[in-house]
Amino acid sequence: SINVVIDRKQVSVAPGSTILDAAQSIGIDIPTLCYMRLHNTEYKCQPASCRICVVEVEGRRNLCPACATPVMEGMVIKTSSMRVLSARRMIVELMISDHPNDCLTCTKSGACELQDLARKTGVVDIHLSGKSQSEYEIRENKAIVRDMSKCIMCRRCEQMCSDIQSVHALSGVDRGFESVVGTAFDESLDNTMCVGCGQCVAVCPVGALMEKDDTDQVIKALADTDMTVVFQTAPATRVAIGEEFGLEPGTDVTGKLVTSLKDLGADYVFDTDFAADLTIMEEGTELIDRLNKFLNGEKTALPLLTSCCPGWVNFYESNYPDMLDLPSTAKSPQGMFGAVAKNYFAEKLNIDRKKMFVVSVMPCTAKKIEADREELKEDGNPDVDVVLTTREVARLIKLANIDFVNLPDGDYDSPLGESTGAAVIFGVTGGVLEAALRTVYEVLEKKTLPRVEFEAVRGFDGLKVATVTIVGQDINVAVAHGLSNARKVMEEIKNGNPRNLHAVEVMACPGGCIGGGGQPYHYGDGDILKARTNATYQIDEAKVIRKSHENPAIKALYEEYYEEPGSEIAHHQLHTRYTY
Ligand code: HC1
Ligand code: SF4
Repeated sequence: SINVVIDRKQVSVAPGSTILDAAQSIGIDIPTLCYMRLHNTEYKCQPASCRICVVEVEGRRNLCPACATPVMEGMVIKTSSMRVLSARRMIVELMISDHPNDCLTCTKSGACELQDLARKTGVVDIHLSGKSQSEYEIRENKAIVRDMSKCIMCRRCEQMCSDIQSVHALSGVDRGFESVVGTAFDESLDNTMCVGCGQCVAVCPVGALMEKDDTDQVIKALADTDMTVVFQTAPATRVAIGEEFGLEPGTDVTGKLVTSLKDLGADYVFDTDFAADLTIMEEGTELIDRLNKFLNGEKTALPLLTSCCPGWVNFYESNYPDMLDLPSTAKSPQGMFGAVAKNYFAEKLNIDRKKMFVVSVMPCTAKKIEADREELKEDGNPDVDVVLTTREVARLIKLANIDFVNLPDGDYDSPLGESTGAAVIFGVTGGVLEAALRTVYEVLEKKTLPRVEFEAVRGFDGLKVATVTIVGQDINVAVAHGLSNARKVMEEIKNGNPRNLHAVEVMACPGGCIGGGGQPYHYGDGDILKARTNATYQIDEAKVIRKSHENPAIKALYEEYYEEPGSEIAHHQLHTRYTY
């Protein structure tokens, strides 16, 4: 190992470590901006372009960026000398001189790393004069707002979009004061290969990339006494939203979330998890049909691809238009919930669907795009009216002055609030496939699963492959999260499916929905993602019913309304189609 001294403290680290690694290992905080270490992996974004992490190394003439300078035996390092502070203040001043001063109205205020740095370095005045503040128009689509005048060129978004997602929608454009990370020809993201996953938003340190804030529409609907407002909450939101109120990552706040939505004025608070069970019934039936055909030697589309993640749907529609027979035609749980609410439930309440306002609470920015798909509307009226990300819901709760942490636990309303353990694990990578296997196994084998956990599809490996034996047949499955991993498996399938895969789950975001682009900021911190994952599996374990086909509310819904999975009415309301 290599021995160095940092701020008078001795530390030994492995060869190849940077000064930043060494400092972090003994709890010394060196500020960073462009640097990002993702999900506790070896993957690092370290363009060393922002220079905010500069430190003083004894014997060297220039200050060195801690994130990109390897340690050498005997180095003596000062991380906070006045020379260092002075350099950092100059850098912050330069950044602010080319940054709008609209902190008062910026949605990122309070979570902005530049604002934080200005405070940490004590910058209170901008002495620079001359040309400043590049002019860029604010561009937005259904999911994401880009205010490039706020871009500080850290390039973290570009790394996420290119290296992790393999989408390449963002790159450095222009020069000098005008230089930003943007789209080619400054096009709207809608005119790029962007899938709306929001992973760029999740790592933007400032307010240059933000989710489109739709809280205003929800406030108006809640204030309208003529409107029946129905909420649904996605699996992954309940183990993350507590972080916005200072709770530890991985705190399960399901009950508080329900109560807070009721206190906001919701008429009904239901659960996307209910619809996740419904998805398993429809998608599982489709998988069983395809497997049966395969076992009978008939021609069929394999592997079946899961289709609940809208970032992934956008990705295969634009990258693999010749393979659109593979994805399941089942709508996502969000989509199914909207259809059940605006058809079955509105009929039950005897109200016009236009008088019902469905709000989704989602960890995801791409869900905003999904809800706007024509296939998820009837005569122009959407099944889901507004999608709020976890962060937006937290904002709304704060606006309403609700003391979230001290709320009593509420219960979901009935009947669209009942769910099983299989549904909640939709929120983590591997969960959709595990939930499907629990049902497909029991239906095909006609016997009880000895153990409901499928460990082989759990964990953070980018691509997980497993074989499960059902009715004496080897069923090969794969799970990918992060779209660069999805691309690998899709290229394999395109080239003849050498692993003979029968089912593939993809979630666009690393970790699955718990790491979604609309979740409380985690900046790639793998410990936070793990805590949310563990909490999700704990909710599953604590459930009495852990298989979708055993959900009594789902059984009742089929008896009363949808007849059986794959029926004509189920097809009409619960399935969709894909287009290029
Ligand atoms: Fe997801 Fe899904 S799991 S896609 O990650 O299939 O967004 O949480 O709600 O629809 O259920 C997201 C999460 C979510 C859907 C479900
Ligand atoms: Fe890239 Fe996803 Fe951001 Fe689109 S939303 S620009 S795909 S990271």
